[in-house]
Amino acid sequence: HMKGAIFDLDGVIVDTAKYHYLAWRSLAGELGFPFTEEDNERLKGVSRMRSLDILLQIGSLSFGEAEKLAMAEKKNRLYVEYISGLDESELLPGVRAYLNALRARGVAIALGSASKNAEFILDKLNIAGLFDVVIDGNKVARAKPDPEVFQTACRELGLQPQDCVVFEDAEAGVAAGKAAGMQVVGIGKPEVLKAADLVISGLHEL
Ligand code: G16
Ligand code: MG
Repeated sequence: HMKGAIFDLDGVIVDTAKYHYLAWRSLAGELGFPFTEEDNERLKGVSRMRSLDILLQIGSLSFGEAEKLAMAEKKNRLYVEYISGLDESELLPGVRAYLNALRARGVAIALGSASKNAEFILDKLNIAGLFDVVIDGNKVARAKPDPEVFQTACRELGLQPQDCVVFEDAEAGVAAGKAAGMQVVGIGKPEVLKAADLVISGLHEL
C-alpha cells in the first residue's frame, strides 16, 4: 500500500500553465511570431530551457547559448511577476482536503516538480507546511521523463519505489513515475495518459 505520495506541481496542485503561456507568448511576440495555447501544450512538464528550445523551433529561429539563457531569464521574470499574485484560491479542487487526508493516514508527502519556482509557489498557496520533502528543478539534473526527480523524492522520504504513488498531469511525468518503478495516478485525459495505472480528472475525485 501507499506509504508515500509524490505530487507534480503544475497541473496537479495549481494551474500555472496559463501563466507560463502568457509569459512564453510575450517572448514569442517580441521575437515576431505567434504562439498559441495548442503550442503551449507541448511545454507542459518540460524544463525551462527545453521549453525555450521548443518555442524557438516553432518560430524557426536559432540562437547561441548566452542569448538563450537571457531569453529564458526574461521569460522567467515575467512569469514570476504573473504568479506573484497567486493565493490559496487558485489551489485546484480537492488539493488541500486530499493532502490533509493523506497526512491523517500517516502517508508521507513529497513534491516532484520540474519548476525552479516551486518553493515560491507553495508559499503563495500556503501549503508548504504540508510537504515533508520538496524536490524541484533546482535539485535535479535530468528532466522528466527521466525518473531522477521522483527517485530523489522517494529516497528523501526514506521509502522504496514500490511504496510510492506519483500524481502527474503530463505524459513525460507519467513516464518518469513508471520508469522510477512507482504506481502512477494520471490527472487528465485517459487518451493522453495511457501509461498511468489510473486516470482521474482531479484530486477532488479521491
Ligand atoms: C513545470 C511546468 C512546465 C515548466 C517547468 C519549469 O513543471 O509544467 O511547463 O516549463 O515546470 O518551470 P520553471 O520555469 O518555473 O522552472 P511541473 O513538473 O511542476 O509540471
Ligand atoms: Mg505538471
